[in-house]
Amino acid sequence: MSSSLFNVEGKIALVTGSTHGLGMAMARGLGLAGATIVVNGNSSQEKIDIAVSEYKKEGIKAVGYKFNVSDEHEVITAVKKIESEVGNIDILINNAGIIKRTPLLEMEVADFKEVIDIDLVSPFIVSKHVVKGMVERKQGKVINICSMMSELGRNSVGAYAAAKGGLKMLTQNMATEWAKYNIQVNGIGPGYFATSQTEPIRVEGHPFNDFIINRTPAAKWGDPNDLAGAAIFLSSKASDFVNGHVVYVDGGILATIGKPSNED
Ligand code: GCO
Repeated sequence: MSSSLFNVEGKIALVTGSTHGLGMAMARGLGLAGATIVVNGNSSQEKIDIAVSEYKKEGIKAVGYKFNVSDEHEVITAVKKIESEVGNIDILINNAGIIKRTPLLEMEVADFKEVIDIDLVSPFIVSKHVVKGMVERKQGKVINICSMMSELGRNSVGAYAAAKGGLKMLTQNMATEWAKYNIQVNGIGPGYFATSQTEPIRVEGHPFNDFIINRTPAAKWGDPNDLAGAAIFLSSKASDFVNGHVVYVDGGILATIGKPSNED
């Protein structure tokens, strides 16, 4: 019984922004569990091809599609192409995102809007066009990649926090509107992970690096592979009655007010 609960064998998962980082780690987890991965990126076809070959080296069934998640026309075209060339999308992980670390008073409006556009509006665009098929089939899984900033503010990431806070509420609203079609919409909220996105604030001796080690009860940066379990759970039968929740994979950050730096 338990083996079928978490079974994603043969499922098709579109993971936006899955050529690297957390998106790749979650997609890899699903792929190693038997799902076919539709790899997405928007930087270059070469990056997508390299990523697809990395998935395939581990025996994962993977196909790459380059499209801009913030361009509705590109999304409509890509979803049609994927559904005709690969098959119906069973699992959608809205992972693609950007961050701009600038204090609000110094941030250009255009930069603020770009972060909202990619981190909040794009999950709406992609979900809107993928979920249409899920509604017809009366089943599907949508996972929005939220953040600690869905719950907490932090200096210099105001636009990102606004987007990720909004994404948490969008997750709840998607769950509200689509649960009746047997579509479960939830979120994953990563804590602080060792990726290229956090590299600038993770270097040895950087004050933020020391802060995070102290602020995280697990006293370390997360390994992206630690997200695979939550991705499999929210993509499988095991979560068929879970709707609108964000599973935080954060080493305990949200569980605590923190501790003085000189305390063990
Ligand atoms: C930052 C970090 C965070 C993390 C993650 C936390 O600058 O604070 O980049 O945004 O990447 O989103 O959940």
